[in-house]
Amino acid sequence: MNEHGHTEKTDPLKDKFREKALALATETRATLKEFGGMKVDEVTLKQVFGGMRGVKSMIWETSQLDPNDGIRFRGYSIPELKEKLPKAEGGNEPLPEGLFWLMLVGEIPTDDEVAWLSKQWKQRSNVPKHVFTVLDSFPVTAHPMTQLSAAIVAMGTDSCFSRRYAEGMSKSEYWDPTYEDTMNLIARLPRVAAYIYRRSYHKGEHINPDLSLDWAANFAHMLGVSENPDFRSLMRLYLTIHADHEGGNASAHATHLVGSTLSDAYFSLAGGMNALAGPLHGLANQEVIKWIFKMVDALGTTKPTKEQIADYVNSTLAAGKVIPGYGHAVLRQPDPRFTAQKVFAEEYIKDDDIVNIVWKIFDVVPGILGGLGKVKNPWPNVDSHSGALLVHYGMREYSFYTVLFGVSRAMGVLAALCWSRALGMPLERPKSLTIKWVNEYLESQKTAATNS
Ligand code: HAX
Repeated sequence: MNEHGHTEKTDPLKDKFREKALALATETRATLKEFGGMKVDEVTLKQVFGGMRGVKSMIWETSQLDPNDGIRFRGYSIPELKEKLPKAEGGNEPLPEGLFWLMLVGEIPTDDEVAWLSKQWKQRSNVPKHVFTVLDSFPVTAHPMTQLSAAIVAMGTDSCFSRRYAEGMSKSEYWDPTYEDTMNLIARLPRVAAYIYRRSYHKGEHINPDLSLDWAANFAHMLGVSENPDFRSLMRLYLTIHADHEGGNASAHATHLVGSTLSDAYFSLAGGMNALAGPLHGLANQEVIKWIFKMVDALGTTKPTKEQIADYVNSTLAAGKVIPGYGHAVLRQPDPRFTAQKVFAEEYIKDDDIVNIVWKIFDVVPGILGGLGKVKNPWPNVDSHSGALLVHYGMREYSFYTVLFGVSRAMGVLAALCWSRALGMPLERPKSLTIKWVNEYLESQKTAATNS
């Protein structure tokens, strides 16, 4: 075993990353030297007060979001990824390992490269004992995201970056231990997440990993939710499509912000997970199914009509609440991640009451939200569909859903952290204003306009 906790000396992914990162870092320095003063955006007062919507202010290499076309990972849409990324033998869904490779180095990997990465993550998957002790100290009723965040920080005792920094490493080397931490963290997260699931909902009856399986299938196996092989296929798709959504979303941005202080990958990812745990972001996936279960209870049927659903939606809005799973800060069309899950259900599930409700909600909600006149995107986002698929395979414990999202999201935000280190991204530090400053500025602009 080497100093990074894995056994192989050669690492083709790291070699590829080093080569690409050095080239892009050189190119970026030259671009900034020549064009550093060029304007790419202007900021309005509405954006200053409005959560910085749309302000172009960070670099994120792993994916980019278009309001209408949705997410593209290194230029590839989700349908393209489903076609091009390597699959498990006999499976139809992409392997998340392939997406991680693509996000990190910008190339669709071969089957052999994905097999290598799967093996790497198995070799690195051993979770330090004290992490389980930390988890066991929580009441089983603690929210799974609370447990996940704590476990990630606890795993940081193994941080290669922190150790190398303390020893005194050159800035040019920062990306290297960040890559090692990234690989170790992603390798270990499924075990940690499955441990949280089993201790919270299955009396602590844990299931040992099966190292013959790929990363997602092994996770599905350790969760112990279903023997149906389609659940493994769902996990492969689920963990692929939730991985990244460019850099400005709260979990990605939080990871980047924390990482910009040279906190290690563990602190950075925990920051991202803490952001994911909010109901306007990743927690929306549990809120959706909770809301659907309440609707079924209130209406007394698992086969509500569209009219009944519309009434329920209107009562939710009248109570001053949002419709979970609908709306987005950037998207202005149905989320392709919603569509990918719908396609999965059409292919694998076909007829299921909760899935049918999700589809009826899709027929009803955009019209109602659009009619309010203030909602910029009345369409479903990723979280509106995922719960129904999980319930179908027997995972009804919706408080756990955001952990699944988090395990996937780790791949995108950590691949991006490797790039931030390789490109020497500085401490993030935007300028804040007081409302007094804003009022004085507006006054001075008015005076200048009157005098001109
Ligand atoms: N139901 C009811 N009202 C909604 C709404 C929804 N689903 N989506 C937006 N609105 C309201 C907003 O609350 C806001 O109302 P006020 O002016 O009264 O405050 C108004 O419409 C304008 O909001 P917006 O500009 O369209 O949306 P934002 O960019 O401010 O917010 C959100 C985007 C995703 C937070 C928002 O659409 C929302 O709250 N959706 C429901 C929660 C949800 O599904 N979150 C998950 C989003 C995807 C994600 O991150 N997944 O992890």
